[in-house]
Amino acid sequence: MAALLKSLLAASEKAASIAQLCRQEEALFSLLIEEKRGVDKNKKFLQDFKTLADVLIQEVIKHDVGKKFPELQDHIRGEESNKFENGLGETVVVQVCPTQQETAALLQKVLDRKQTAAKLLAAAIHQEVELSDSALDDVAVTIPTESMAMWIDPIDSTNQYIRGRGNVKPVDGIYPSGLHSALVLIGAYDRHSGEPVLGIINEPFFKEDLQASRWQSKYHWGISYRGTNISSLSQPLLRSAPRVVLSSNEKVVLQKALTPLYGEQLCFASGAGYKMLCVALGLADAYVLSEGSTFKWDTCGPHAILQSLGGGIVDLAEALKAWRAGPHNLLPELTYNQPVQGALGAERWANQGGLVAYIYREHLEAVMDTLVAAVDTF
Ligand code: 2IP
Ligand code: CA
Repeated sequence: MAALLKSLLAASEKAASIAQLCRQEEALFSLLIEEKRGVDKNKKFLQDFKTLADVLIQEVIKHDVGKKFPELQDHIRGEESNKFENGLGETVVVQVCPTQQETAALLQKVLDRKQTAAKLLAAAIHQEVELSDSALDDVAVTIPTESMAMWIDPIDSTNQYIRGRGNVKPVDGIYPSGLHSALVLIGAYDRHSGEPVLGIINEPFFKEDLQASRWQSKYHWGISYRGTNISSLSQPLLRSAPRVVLSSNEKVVLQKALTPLYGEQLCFASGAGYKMLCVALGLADAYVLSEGSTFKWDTCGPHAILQSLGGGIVDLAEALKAWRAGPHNLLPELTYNQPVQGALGAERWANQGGLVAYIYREHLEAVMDTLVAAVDTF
């Protein structure tokens, strides 16, 4: 297992360096945005951007992990399709080629023949990433990779990534918006049960080194498999005055319904992955989302980390039904192997019923009690 974990962490570090590189080169970055159309469009935004960085990162992870674990190759999926359209209207299938030169040649087509940019990216894609993290050598869980599959979100919070504000100030440790909420999310789940097993969250824009004028990344990981739970994070303390984090677009009716529980403690942040990270870090106690605007690739990795810390993510609509049927009933956790029946495109993999991400069962139950009590308004 340590081998799979190391390989995924190395892929996440490479992903982070590509995300940083694409932001550093402003001229390059402006070439990379493309509007999502049709069934691949996230219904939540009028304009949603797909970046070449997104596609590249997804392909790099697939390539690097698939090379070491061929049994996983056909079971690594992500948000993006690897067909990319350049300014000349040509469609290019973006993939990692056997050599750096071949990858650079392919990228040149996507980048409207811009040689320097293509070379820079190809070098980042083919770099060797060495992890110097001795804690990883002690990870001794055996997980059969033949029965695993993976969800990747190459860059979550694409909107904030594109806007690129690096100087947003945190409020009680939580960044309401900006580059800090752009994350690389990688999750492995059991193909048969659909349960999350291993998760990685990489923060490409964790800290700015002003002298070197470049960003430093940071990764977090968690494994939760058959009763064994290990994580790079420690379980946060159970806070007496809990905080809930919400999307800044969350319905006012849900915000109002939660007021009796959290009062002044409501806070808002961009990025679904980032809000789950806030819960894992103990900066918030719950992330509640009333809509189906997250997808399996957003939640799989963070879910495994939360589970490794004793928490999880439930389907909000299903959990409310269960709670109304009988208090303290088992609340259904999200699973990752079944598409939504009858849905098309990205919607097939939506977490349709909304969600609650938590560490402590007490907080999850408090959210349930409060929302069920507010039944007239919510
Ligand atoms: C998005 C992103 C958004 C989030 C949305 C996700 O993924 O994380 O920020 O909305 O649910 O699907 P919000 O910020 O309101 O929580 P992506 O950026 O990868 O499309
Ligand atoms: Ca996402």
